[in-house]
Amino acid sequence: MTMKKVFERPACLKDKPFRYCPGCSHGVLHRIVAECIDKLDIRDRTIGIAPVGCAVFAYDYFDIDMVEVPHGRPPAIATGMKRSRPDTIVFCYQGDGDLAAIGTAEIVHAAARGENLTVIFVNNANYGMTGGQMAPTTLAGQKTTTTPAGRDPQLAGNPLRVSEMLATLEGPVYIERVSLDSPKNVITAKRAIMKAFLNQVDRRGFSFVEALSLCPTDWGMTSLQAAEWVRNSMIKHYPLGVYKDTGRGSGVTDQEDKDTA
Ligand SMILES: Cc1ncc(C[n+]2csc(CCOP(=O)(O)OP(=O)(O)O)c2C)c(N)n1
Ligand code: SF4
Repeated sequence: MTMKKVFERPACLKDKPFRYCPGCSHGVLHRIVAECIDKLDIRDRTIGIAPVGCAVFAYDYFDIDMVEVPHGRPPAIATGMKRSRPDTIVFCYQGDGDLAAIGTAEIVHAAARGENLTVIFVNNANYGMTGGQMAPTTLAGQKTTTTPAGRDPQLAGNPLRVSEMLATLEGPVYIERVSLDSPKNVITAKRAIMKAFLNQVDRRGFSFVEALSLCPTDWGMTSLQAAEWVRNSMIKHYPLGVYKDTGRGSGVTDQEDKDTA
């Protein structure tokens, strides 16, 4: 009997095991990003920017051109790369420490300028790599290693809602918040990431997908408890949905552009 292959590794992921903790969302997110790049057939002209954070080794997993940049700076570096080589597809993959703390200025200004980029924002409500410290996205009352009694907004401020904040700017064309807590939500997340890449291929401008992500290790939970916590606590503060969508542009792709040139 011949066996039919029904599930395989995306071509643009290397044949390497992820070194993420069990139940971590980074692996799932890498996979759906890779599937979108394969599907759009843009692998040979895509450049990914690996963050400083647990996904620092993203360049070791994606079989595409990747660069590693200083903490928080992906949107600035991406701007330079994309402007000098507009035919490339550039995506930033950033955690909440990277994007919403040290890199707040870079993301706000890249969005305000409407750079033709795809940004994937991994919101796991803490600094994962360095041991679970409070991030700007940590919920009020959430215990972290730097807020052992729970985040006190009087003392440590209120959590930033980055998607809502960026949606007030004129620059972005598409902003959506998704969650990686369930298979159904992962499918929705993939659709959003696909759209964020397609917008760039169509030269439409700045697209941003925030993914609520599980960090069971630093939350001190099992994977199932972590998924429950995303559903019962994170989504309440960070509602899922489309925050901005200016609709499709011309629909002219780079290739069609070249064909008609
Ligand atoms: C300029 C600079 N400041 C601080 C650090 C230390 N550092 C490394 S990773 C990190 C936070 C990572 O958290 P996040 O971006 O949320 O990603 P995660 O690990 O949760 O995926 C920090 C503060 C650094 N590497 N470089
Ligand atoms: S510490 Fe958290 S974000 Fe980092 S690999 Fe482990 S589960 Fe994932």
